[in-house]
Amino acid sequence: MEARDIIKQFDINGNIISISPLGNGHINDTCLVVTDMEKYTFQRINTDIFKNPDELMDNVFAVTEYLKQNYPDDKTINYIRTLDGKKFFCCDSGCYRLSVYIDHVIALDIARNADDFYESAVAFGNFQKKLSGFKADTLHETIRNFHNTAWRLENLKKAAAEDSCGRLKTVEQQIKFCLDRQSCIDTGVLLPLRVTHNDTKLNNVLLDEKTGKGVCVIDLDTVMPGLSVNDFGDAIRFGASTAAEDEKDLSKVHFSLELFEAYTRGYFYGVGNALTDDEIRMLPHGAVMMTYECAARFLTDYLEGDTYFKTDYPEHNLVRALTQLRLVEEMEQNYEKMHKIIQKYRP
Ligand code: GN1
Ligand code: MG
Repeated sequence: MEARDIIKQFDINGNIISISPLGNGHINDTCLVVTDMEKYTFQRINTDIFKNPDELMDNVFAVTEYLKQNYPDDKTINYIRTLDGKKFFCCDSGCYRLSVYIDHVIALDIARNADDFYESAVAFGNFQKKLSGFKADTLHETIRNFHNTAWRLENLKKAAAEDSCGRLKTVEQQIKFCLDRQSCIDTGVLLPLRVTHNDTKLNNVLLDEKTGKGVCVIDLDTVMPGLSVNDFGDAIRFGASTAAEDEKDLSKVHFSLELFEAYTRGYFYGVGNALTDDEIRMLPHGAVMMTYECAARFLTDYLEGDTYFKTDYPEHNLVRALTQLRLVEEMEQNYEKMHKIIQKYRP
C-alpha cells in the first residue's frame, strides 16, 4: 500500500499535500505529513525490533492518556486512531502509527550549549516524576532485557565467538576493553523499579525553537519498568559528549563535566525529591553503565552485520562503538568529580 493510502486509514483532518522524511531515529522510519489543515508525524514501526506492536501501542496510548489526563497543561504526544478506532494500522508493507506533529520545536543530536542540555534534563526529570503515580505492572515489557547490561555483554561474547561477518579481527582490542570491565556491572545495590523512559537521548526531547525550553518528551516505545539511574545515565551518555554519537574523529569526542553538571542541575530540578539516597549515589555509575552497554550493543551489531541499528555505511556501528568507549574511559577518569557534582545539586 502507498504511504498516502495508509495515512488515509487514520482519522486525519484535511487533504494530504506532502510527505517527507523526519528525524534521525535508529529504529523506526519517520515522516512529516502535511495536509491543508494539519501536520502529522507518521511512523513505520520497526516490527523486527518491536515484535508485538499491539502491546507497544497499548503502552504508548496508556502512558500518553495518563499524562494528558493528569497534566493537561503540559504538551504530550497525541496519537490519532484509525477510522475504525485502532491504535495503529498494519498492511503488507508494515505497521504504522500517526500522531499530531508538534510544531515550532527542534530535536538536537548534539547540545548547542549547556542550556539545551539543562532543559532536556528538566524535561526528563519531570517525566520521571510525573510517571511516579503510573502503575508499572500495567505496562508490557516491549523489549525484554532492554537495559540488562550483563545480558548485553553475553550477546557481545556470542557475537564475537560466532564472528559471522569476519569483523572480529578489527575489534579485538575493544572487546577486551569491555570484558575487562565485566565485574563492574553488578554492584549488588538493589534500586527501586520505576516507570522509566529507557531511551533518554537529547533528541528525544523536543525543545522550543525560539526559547530552547523543553516542550515534550517523545519516543515512548521503551517506556517500561526500569531504573531511574539508567535514564539519567543514558542521557549523559548521549548528551554530555562534545561530539555526535557517530563522530569519526575521536579527538573531538570528550566527556564534558560542564555538560554533566548542567544535566545534573536540571535533572534534580525536574525530578524533585522523587529519588532515594541509593539512587542518587548510583547516578554516576548509571552514566558509565549506559555508555558501556551502548558500546557493547553497537559492537555486537557490527559483528552481526548491522541488523539492528540503521547504518549509513559499513563501519557506522563501529564508529559509534568507538565514541562510546572513549566516553567510558573519560567518565571513569572523572568518576569522583561526577560524585561531587551530584552532591552539590542533590536535594
Ligand atoms: C536507539 O530509536 P532511537 O534512535 O531513539 C535505541 C536506543 C539506543 C539508541 C542509540 C529501541 O534509539 O536503545 O540507546 O538508538 N532504541 C532501541 O543511539 O533499541
Ligand atoms: Mg528517538
